[in-house]
Amino acid sequence: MIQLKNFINGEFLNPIQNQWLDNYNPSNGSIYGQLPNSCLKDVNFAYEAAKKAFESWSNTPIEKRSAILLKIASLIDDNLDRFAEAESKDNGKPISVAKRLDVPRAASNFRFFGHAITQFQSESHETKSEKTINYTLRHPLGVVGCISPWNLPLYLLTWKIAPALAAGNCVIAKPSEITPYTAFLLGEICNKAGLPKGVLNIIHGKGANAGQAIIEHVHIKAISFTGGTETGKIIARTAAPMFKKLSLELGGKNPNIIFADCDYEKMLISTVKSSFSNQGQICLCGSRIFVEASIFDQFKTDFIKCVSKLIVGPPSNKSTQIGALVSKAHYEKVLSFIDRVGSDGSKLLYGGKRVHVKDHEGGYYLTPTIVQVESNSCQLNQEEIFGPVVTIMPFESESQVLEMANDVKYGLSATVWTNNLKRSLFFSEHLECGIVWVNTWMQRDLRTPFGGVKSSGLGREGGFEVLRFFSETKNICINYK
Ligand code: TXE
Repeated sequence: MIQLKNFINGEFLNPIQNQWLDNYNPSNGSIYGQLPNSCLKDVNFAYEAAKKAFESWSNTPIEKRSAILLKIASLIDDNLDRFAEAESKDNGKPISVAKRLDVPRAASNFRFFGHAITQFQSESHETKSEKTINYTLRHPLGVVGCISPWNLPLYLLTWKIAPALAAGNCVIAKPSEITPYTAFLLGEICNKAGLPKGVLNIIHGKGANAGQAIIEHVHIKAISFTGGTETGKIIARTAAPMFKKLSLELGGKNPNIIFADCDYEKMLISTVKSSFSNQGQICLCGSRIFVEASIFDQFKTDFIKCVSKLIVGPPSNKSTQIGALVSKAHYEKVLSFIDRVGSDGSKLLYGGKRVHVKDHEGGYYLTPTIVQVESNSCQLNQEEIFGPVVTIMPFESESQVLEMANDVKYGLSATVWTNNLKRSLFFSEHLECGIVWVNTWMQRDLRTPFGGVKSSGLGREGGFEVLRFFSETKNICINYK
């Protein structure tokens, strides 16, 4: 049994009330360890450590902060296998995916913000006629909270921690209780890299206890959260009366719009990925596929053929492309959506079945699933399933597909496949979301703003946007007449 601990003030500690949660391996449904079920007392203890560390960390020269972040990045690289195995064990994703995507990206997050902070600027404005100079100071906020989900555990945790630390804040982080293992390993790495005690504190436990204690804490100045939209609402409700800064990256139900004039082969390969990568458990997955009517039948045949070749299997197998879903509860949630297929004119085209994997009988495996829907207003097109389930539907005109793409409460990302430049510009402007990909999917440049509109969230992560989020701005006006 692997027993994880909280990481507070540079030390690995048991939860104060000695309460523990079981940690499951979704590839076979077994319990393989325990994690702290932390409470308010643990959060308060971590806060005291973070508060104490703040004075020194916020005054540490930027070059030194940067060097520590770069060191953390290279130590993550050095421990690629260990991190990838832990991530896969917790989450059910193929180890190959964790090695190729999750862990390198966690290292990149630290590397990127280690460099970015050295280039972070503030503005000054001179008004000669009035003989004034305004200049802006950007100071770290103090102690901030970073709460992250289970789908890309280390990747998304570090996407928040790295900029918060780079900007000079001290952090209390809470990874998902479903996937805590890599966050635990990160503590060890931070000590090795020389991150001073108390600058980063990692508390494990349930959202309703440890998470809620972080968002309710009066002196925690900002919350950066990625997770479900319903949780986002609770966080917004709790934090607003305290005027905390909030960054919320929530759910998505992203359209993938395919025009007949696209580069067909490229689109097909990418659409398989945007539908089923990470078992469809990425907020950026293109879960609503709209195909121009003239190529709909051809697309349907080719898409089913490609998807039927995807290998579902244990995360440890090199050949596995679709691993296990993250938990029993989530597996059942996804299956409940599949049970509804047929009730509203929708038709199961492929998949939708539990997969029994030899020697992994208790695991949460599912065939990638394609459903043809009749209307964009059906539940399958309106609710976030967050699993290996996509819908497809034909469209006749630009105006019809634009209306359907936008007719959903979410607005995170969209993909458009076309070789018509005017059309791509038009759609990029009118799609209601924070990120548009044209003729590609999930190509990420960490300098760019990342986030959604409507029920997909509030604020932007990435680049200088997030460094501004993790800073307080003060303007000074000097009259030199
Ligand atoms: O996420 P939660 P869940 C979507 C997806 C999924 C649904 C629910 O549709 O099916 O959300 O997933 C912490 N105060 N996404 O329930 O609960 C929690 O402990 C403070 C999309 O697993 O939102 C965890 O650390 N914190 C998403 C984090 O919030 C609280 C990725 C996220 O968990 C809390 C994951 C509270 N009251 C799910 N309650 C994306 N946008 O990528 C929970 N938490």
